[in-house]
Amino acid sequence: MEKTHRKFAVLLLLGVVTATVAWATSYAVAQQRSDRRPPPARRGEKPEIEDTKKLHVYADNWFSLWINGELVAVDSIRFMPHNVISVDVFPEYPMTIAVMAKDNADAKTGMEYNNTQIGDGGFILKLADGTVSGKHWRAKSVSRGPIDRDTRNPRVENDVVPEGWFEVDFDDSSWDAAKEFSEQTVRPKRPFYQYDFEGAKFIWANDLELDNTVLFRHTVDSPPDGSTPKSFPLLQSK
Ligand SMILES: [Ca+2]
Ligand SMILES: [Ca+2]
Repeated sequence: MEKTHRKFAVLLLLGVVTATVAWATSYAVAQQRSDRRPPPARRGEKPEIEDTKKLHVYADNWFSLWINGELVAVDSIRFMPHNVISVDVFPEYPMTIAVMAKDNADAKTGMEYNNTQIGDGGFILKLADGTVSGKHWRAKSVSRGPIDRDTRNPRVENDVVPEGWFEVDFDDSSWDAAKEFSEQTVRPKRPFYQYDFEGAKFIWANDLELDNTVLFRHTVDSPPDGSTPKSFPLLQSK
C-alpha cells in the first residue's frame, strides 16, 4: 500500500515538474515575442531605410539590372506569369542603370510556345526619385529572330555581348536610342497596374517582336524630381 502511495507521489511530482517547465518555456517564448521591437530610427551619419527609393520594374519576359556596376535586381520569374519586381535602392549620383531584358524565345528559333509563334517583348521602369524609362535611354539588341519573320526556316542572329556593358565607364555612344512603345501595343498584364509607373514609357530595341535580348543603359546625373540627395561622408572613400 505504502509502495503504491510512493509511486503515486513520484508520478505526481514528475507531472508537476513537467507542467512547470512547459509553462515556463511558453511564457519565455511569449515574452520574447512581445519584446521583439524594431530599433528606433536614427537620422544621422548612416543611411536608414527612409533614405532609399522604391524601384519598380516590369519586363516582358525577364530582366536583370545593375546600378553603378552592381547587380541589384533579377526578375524572379523567367517566363510566365508576368510580374513586377519592386526593390529598395539607395541612390548615389551620378547613377548608371544597366539592364539586360529578354523576351521569351527559343535560342535556336527565336520563337516561343514550342516554336508555334513569335513573341513580343517590353520593358518599363520607375524609381521613386523620378527616374523613368523612355527614349532618352540607350538600347542595343544582341539577339534577334526569327530573321525575316521566316517561321518555316527560323534563324537567329546573336551578337557578342560587349564586355563590361553594365559598368559605369562603358562607352555606349554607338548604341541607338531606345524605342518607345505604347501600353496598348505591349499589353502589360495585371501586376503592372498594381504599381506606380506614372510617367514611365515602355521601351525596347527597334523591333518589339524580333529583338529578343536587349541591353539598355541610362545615367541619371541628379534626382529628376529635383530633390537634394543626402550625403553620408562616413561612406565616402577618401
Ligand atoms: Ca520575340
Ligand atoms: Ca514575351
